[in-house]
Amino acid sequence: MAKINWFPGHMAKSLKELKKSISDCDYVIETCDARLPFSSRNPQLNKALQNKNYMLLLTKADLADPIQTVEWIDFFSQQKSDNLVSVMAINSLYNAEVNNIRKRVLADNKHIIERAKSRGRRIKPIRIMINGIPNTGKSTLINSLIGKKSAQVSNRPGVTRSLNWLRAGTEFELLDTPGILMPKLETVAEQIKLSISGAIKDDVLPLVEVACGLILILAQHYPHVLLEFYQIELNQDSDYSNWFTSYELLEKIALKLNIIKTGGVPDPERTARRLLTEYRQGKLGRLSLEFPNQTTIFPTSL
Ligand SMILES: Nc1nc2c(ncn2[C@@H]2O[C@H](COP(=O)(O)OP(=O)(O)O)[C@@H](O)[C@H]2O)c(=O)[nH]1
Ligand SMILES: [Mg+2]
Repeated sequence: MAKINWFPGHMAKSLKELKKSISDCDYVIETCDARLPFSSRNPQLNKALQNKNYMLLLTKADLADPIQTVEWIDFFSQQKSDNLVSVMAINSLYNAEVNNIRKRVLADNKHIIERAKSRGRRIKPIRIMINGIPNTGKSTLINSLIGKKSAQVSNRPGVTRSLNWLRAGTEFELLDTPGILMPKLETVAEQIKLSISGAIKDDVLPLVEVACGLILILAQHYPHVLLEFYQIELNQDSDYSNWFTSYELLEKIALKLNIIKTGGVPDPERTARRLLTEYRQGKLGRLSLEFPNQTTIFPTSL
């Protein structure tokens, strides 16, 4: 298995910072990627929230398979607990959807506003911590909520570092994740899916393997995409759950796209990059990488 070192020391530090600032918050929005809502969450986060009410927000829903997103919302809604109060999906780049989030946060915190009113106190902004692993759209969401570019947005994982509260109208104050919260990376499937989505930098895992992981998911869940975009017809009898068949498909795609090296042989690196770019830009359609009610068979080692 490829060695990924997330520095447990950093993780411990992040969780410590998180625990320190959680008492200042009324509410938490946990972001995860709608295309892989399971692997893009950090299981430690919930424990650190100390019973604060929180929303699980599936971001980048515009890139995910809408049918799967509905199923994921059902799946997590069934797990609702005292503190998981809302489960929603969003395209943060679209204002109308951000407004729905605003309304839901207000509804979830009505008790705070009403308590202040009933005691004749000034209504203070609701203090929200936005939390989630890198690249799940925290800064983008914050920018959309405050309506101007204040939070730093980047598609490089792990760019948000400093801790500062931002005002979003009179209603909210927002805090970007204190520290960097890494995803859990226990299995090859998790590592590959996080790499496909862009949550793990491209230089961490071998790009060809990452692309083969995408092909494996497409072959098992979206074979029509391989046919439609790359004219690859799958063989009913073949086993599409291993690196070997995925790599064969990658080579076929290379030949169809004429991505070849001198001598006419397929160029796997360039083909991998092309495939991943097209997937990440949504050019292959709205495709999820994880399915609440379907299994994907993945190799157990790289
Ligand atoms: N398509 C799409 N892209 C998004 C969405 N939210 C964020 N992004 C993109 O995802 C990348 C990471 O976003 P960012 O807000 O920096 O993530 P953070 O690391 O959690 O703060 C950026 O390139 C954003 O433009 C969304 O809802 N839809
Ligand atoms: Mg950020």
